[in-house]
Amino acid sequence: MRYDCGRRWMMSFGVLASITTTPLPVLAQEPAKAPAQAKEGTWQPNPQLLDPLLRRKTPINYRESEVVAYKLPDVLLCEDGTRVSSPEAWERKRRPETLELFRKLVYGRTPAKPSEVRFEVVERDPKAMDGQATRKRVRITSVDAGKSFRFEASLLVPNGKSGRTPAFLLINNRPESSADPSRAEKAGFWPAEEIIARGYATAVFRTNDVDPDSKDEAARARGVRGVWPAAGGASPGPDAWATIGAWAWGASRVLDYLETDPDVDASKVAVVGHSRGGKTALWAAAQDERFAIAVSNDSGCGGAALSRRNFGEDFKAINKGFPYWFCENFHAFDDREAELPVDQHQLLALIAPRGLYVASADADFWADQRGEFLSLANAAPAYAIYGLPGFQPNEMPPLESPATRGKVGYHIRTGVHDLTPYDWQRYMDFADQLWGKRAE
Ligand code: GTR
Repeated sequence: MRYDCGRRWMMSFGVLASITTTPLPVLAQEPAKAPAQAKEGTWQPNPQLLDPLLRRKTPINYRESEVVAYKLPDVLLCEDGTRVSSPEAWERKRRPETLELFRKLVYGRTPAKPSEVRFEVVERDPKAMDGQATRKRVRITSVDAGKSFRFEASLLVPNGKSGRTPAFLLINNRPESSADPSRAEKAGFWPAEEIIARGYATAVFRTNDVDPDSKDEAARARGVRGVWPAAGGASPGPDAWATIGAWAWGASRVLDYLETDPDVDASKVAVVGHSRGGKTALWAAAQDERFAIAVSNDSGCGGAALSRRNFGEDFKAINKGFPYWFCENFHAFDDREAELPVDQHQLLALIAPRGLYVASADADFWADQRGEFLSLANAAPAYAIYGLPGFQPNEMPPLESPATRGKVGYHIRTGVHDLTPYDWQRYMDFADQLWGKRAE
């Protein structure tokens, strides 16, 4: 994604002028003790949901009053002390530097695109969903350095449309029944009928098919990292890719297929993930600029949520529970979140100037709802570079009041850690806004 920065700056001068009159995300500049009481009209935790957690004996912090003062790394400040102020300098200097920190210290290094990726439509049903959609089951075979890896994805495209259709790609981290392409089982996790009814195509693949989500090393060896354990054929070091990186790689291979499908507009693909799948959606879109929108649903620690805010799941808990999700270097930061040179607002910043939607659930304190929103707000400087607006940290929307600012959106809904039809409808509203409502 390249811009003629001079022209772009001129075009966006009006928007920028209005942004820069109010100070940009304050947390990026000054240490801030999180307010015990946020501004009226913004989201507040429901005491009925929070109090039981506060009564629990746990090393995890759920008290806003005990969030330590923290200073976030500055999105635009380069390691050499200079600050970028144009899309060109962001893309040439600070963006790659930021990406490198996430590769080296958080998710590990993803191997380059395989030298060959082959696709085979192994099943095609033109009368899926009572004739509303065409379903394709696709075998994706990646070949590189004399080795190969194969997994499957499925695609549903609405029937009776002319031209190419924008698509939502779901990274399914749950059992097949949560996102069943045959539609024998229907679950709110992937309301495919609703997506088709709104005129979008939708694709899905299972994380387990790419890299088994298991503590058992032998099981994981059956995944893509068993074939290519590290980028460039090296033996795996502390920055070798880990499971989240492998899942993100899978999302990119599905996008490779979508680029070849005549029914899909591959320039308009939103990658959607819930929880561990949400962490993956963000990392996939950060690395692969072909994704036009990234959607993080309840992604929490190592996803959208700020790590320096010690609220909900922390590095120690996540690395203990899932020691194979992040690269080995990341484990050195257990209990040392503030020493990691990046925080998650910078992962979100890597998605600028593309579409980015973050969503939370009010019972999901483990994922730190406020931390997810503050991360989005603090990614604003990267959007501002492109003349695009963002959220201010004090603008967290109240329950079920979705809000957008230019290319970024946020909502918090009632309920537990899950991906629901309510969430999907908001993601489609957002895509309608960004891509222009599709004529039926
Ligand atoms: C939890 C994990 C979270 C989140 C979640 C999920 O157990 O601690 O980071 O990823 O699983 O994927 O549902």
